[in-house]
Amino acid sequence: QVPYTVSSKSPTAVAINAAAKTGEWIKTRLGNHKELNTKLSPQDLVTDVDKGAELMIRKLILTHFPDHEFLGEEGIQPGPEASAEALASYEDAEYLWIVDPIDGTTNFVQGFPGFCVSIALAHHGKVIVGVIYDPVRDELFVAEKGKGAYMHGNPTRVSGDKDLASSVMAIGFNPERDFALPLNMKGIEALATRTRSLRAVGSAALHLAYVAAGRMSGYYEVGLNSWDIAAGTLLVQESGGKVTDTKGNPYHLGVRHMLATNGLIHQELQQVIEQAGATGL
Ligand code: 2AM
Ligand code: CA
Ligand code: CA
Ligand code: CA
Repeated sequence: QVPYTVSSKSPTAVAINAAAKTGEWIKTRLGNHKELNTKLSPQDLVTDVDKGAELMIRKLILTHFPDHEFLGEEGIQPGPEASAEALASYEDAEYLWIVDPIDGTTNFVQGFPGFCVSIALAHHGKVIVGVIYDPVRDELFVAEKGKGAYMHGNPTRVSGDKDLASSVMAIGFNPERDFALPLNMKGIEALATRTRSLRAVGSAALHLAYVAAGRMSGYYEVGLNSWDIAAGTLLVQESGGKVTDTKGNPYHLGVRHMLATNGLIHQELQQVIEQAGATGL
């Protein structure tokens, strides 16, 4: 059982405490962020709360693990090139924390539920801890490599849906208009007629947590970043599901175009995305 606030100094305990504490603070700032800026496009938002939350998490983690590396969304320049460069610069890191302080900033800004803190720890490039905390719904998801995944201490398990026709799937409207959005629209069009229904919560990390918890059976999106999905992929895997790139190759930290499923619908999903010309690869 994973307790809520943990006194141990294990990386998992430190990640849980950082996510819970920062999430609570983010919730107190809901509806009263001070700065609202755009990054590369008018759809790409950032607030003082995103930046403050990242600094808080960084401090809470590095106090315990001063020799670990830290990659956070708000600590680097926006855009896929800068993300890839940052990730490559940590290639040789023994321990690397990968953090999205608010995944779902648009929802946060609108006062709409559907945002979370996402914290992952990678050891030599493999994710070993994943923590996702949704402060509005007070849902805490925790995964440890080889030890399972939990929501508030209860094991999570992917759904048993055997085909797309009986599956509710997550999709995303990635705001990057030149490359990602047209591909996602193609994939969404193909999936809309083949699935039971589609949902776009607006947070990649929550989509993965929901696949892990069996609330949805799969997730497809092109144009993601390591901090959106690192924690969530471990949740899905440790809940019995499967995560690959859109071609079906195994997940690694550099994957930006992803499929995450209960395992049972993975091949069917991959074929539909492939046939739709929506892999981005
Ligand atoms: P964010 O809220 O941390 O920015 C919504 O479809 C998902 O897309 C969220 O996980 C959101 O993360 C992410 N997102 C927002 N802007 C993006 C961008 N310019 N490129 C890639 N992903 C983005
Ligand atoms: Ca962002
Ligand atoms: Ca994000
Ligand atoms: Ca973010």
